[in-house]
Amino acid sequence: MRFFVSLLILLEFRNSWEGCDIGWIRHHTKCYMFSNTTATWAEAESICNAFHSILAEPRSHDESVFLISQSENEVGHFWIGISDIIKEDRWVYSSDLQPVRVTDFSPGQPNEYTSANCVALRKIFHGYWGDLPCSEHFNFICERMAK
Ligand SMILES: [Ca+2]
Repeated sequence: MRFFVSLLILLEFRNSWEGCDIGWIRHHTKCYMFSNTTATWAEAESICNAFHSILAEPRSHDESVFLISQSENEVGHFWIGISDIIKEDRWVYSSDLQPVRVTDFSPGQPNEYTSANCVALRKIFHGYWGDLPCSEHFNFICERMAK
């Protein structure tokens, strides 16, 4: 019995990275990469695509909270794949243009109307979201499915 408990604990630990390439962090079915470099929102999407991934799109409260807490361990602000570029205050995921299922804007955000149409996890908001001009250079989070 004790052996099986140990085995389960070991398997659980292995799941924290198994199925993801080096430099990517696993959470449930996805792998995430927190970039060390900065880019505009559109450049960030292109870079993620170059690595067979997309800008992170939190689809649940659990996933959003994971990204927020991870970003707290990193330096910088992080673009994610949510914008209201197409229609003001209609926040959609980049990959399928569906309305966001979860919003974790910091209190008072979004507040810049048409001058800020992209979402970043902001250090000053402890990782919660702010709306920012898409042309700003920030770090970014890519996601892809775990193998
Ligand atoms: Ca806007």
